[in-house]
Amino acid sequence: MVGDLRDVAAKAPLRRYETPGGKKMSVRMSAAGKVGWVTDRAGYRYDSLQPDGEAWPEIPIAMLDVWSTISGVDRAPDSCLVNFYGEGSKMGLHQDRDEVDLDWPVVSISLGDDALFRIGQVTRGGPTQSIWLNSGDVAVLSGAARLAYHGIDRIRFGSSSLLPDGGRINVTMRVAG
Ligand code: MD3
Ligand code: FE
Repeated sequence: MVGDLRDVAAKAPLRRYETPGGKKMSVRMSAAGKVGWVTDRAGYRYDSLQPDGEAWPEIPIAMLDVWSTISGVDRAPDSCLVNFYGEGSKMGLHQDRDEVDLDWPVVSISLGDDALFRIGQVTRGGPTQSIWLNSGDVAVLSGAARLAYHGIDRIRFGSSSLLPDGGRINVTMRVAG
């Protein structure tokens, strides 16, 4: 899978996006599939083109196989987001709601360094629970969890030897619309 993701990153470079509020995200992001997730001053969205005007590469078969095995739904994802966390990267609590139909599950694969994942409620500000995600962990976010607030508080940089230079990759597959 790491080799597949290097191929994806060769065609769709990992980029540090700017949020609509003008803050550079610490996570570097790429994507594969019909559409990819992007953000800039104009807003968060799925786009059929990369910021440089190129199409996104295809979703690697190994990722699609995980989706087919575990998602519980009988259609393919149309987007595969690739998030890279270097030393000090984190992702604030947010909901995933840029997809057109929010009933489809999201499947996540963690690779590389351990990450402290936090998940709360469907509304902002409620109680949260934290769990360490380790390399090889796969999660299906469906049902009530699909719209729960979630984020990554920190990674344990260098905890895994999977990526020679350290860091964490999270792959999420989605039906974006
Ligand atoms: C819970 N990624 O890409 S993966 C994201 O580790 C994102 O990079 C985190 O949040 C990461 O949007 C968390 C687990 C995950 C993914 C999607 C979810 C949890 C989710 C969607 C809804 C609820
Ligand atoms: Fe998310």
